[in-house]
Amino acid sequence: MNADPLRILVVADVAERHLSMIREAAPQAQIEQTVDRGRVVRQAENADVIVGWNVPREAVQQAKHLRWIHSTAAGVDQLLHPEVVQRDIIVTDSSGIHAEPITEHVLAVMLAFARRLPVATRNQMTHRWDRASVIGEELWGKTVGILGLGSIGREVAARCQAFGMRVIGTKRTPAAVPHVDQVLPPDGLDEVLRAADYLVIILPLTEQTRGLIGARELGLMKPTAYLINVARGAIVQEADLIAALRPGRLRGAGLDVFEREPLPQDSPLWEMEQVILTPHVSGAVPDYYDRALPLFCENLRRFLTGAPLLNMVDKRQGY
Ligand code: OXD
Repeated sequence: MNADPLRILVVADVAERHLSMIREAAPQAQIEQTVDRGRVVRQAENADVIVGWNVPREAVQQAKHLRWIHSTAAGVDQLLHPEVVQRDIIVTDSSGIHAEPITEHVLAVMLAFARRLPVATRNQMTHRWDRASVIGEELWGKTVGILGLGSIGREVAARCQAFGMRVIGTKRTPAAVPHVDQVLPPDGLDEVLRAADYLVIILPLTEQTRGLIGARELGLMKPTAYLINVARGAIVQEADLIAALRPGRLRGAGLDVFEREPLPQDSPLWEMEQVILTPHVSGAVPDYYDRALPLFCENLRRFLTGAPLLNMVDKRQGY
């Protein structure tokens, strides 16, 4: 390690107390913070470490001294630029802090569909007392198919089992997973698609998962099934999903992520009554950085003493 102070660039909207936490972990470090894209690119030039959700490619190209990027998100696809993969830059992520909010979001969407809450809300707005349109179903006895049984998928599995659901799912390295009745390898996807009443996508976006769910896969799903995506929009071929929702081929979709974000104003998804749409918030909570920064600070202490870092990303695998 050279004698110059470590230069840390924080590209997230953190509060002063979070910067104090970083100062406490690395008292000698020079810390700068900005979320302005132009300044991120300029200030990256001197940075040894960048911490934040998204790091623009131009910033990495400028950052000749960069040794480590810590993502405050769980997914890292938005910062795994070719330069990051090729150069000797360590990447760590924040997996593990999202399981509770994302699980509750998934359950909220499943229950809203099952109990017809979007219909009830529309009826309420027009003072319409219409029991028939709002009589719902139970999650009990239904099958949830979870694509991706990492820390979030396992939490979703536990809560779905508590609701009396049958839980199946895919995992890259299949092995028994608590609360999952059947774990399949990734090539068991078709089996999960055919069986699921609720398909929940919690995969990282990688070369293998980009566009994974297209017309063929949607065609295998039950017409009564719902698709819920809280991972990355590009895992689902959005035009195929829109087509599948239009003629009532698929019953509904709960979408927190989209191919393009913000979702373009002219997307048909905005108008679809069978869609519950949220703006990429399933993992967000008001105290987000109170959860994310301690992990970065723990890694910063380790980085300064040469100890192994937590949550290392395999840059070639993409997560
Ligand atoms: C994440 C997200 O990857 O919120 O953490 O999308």
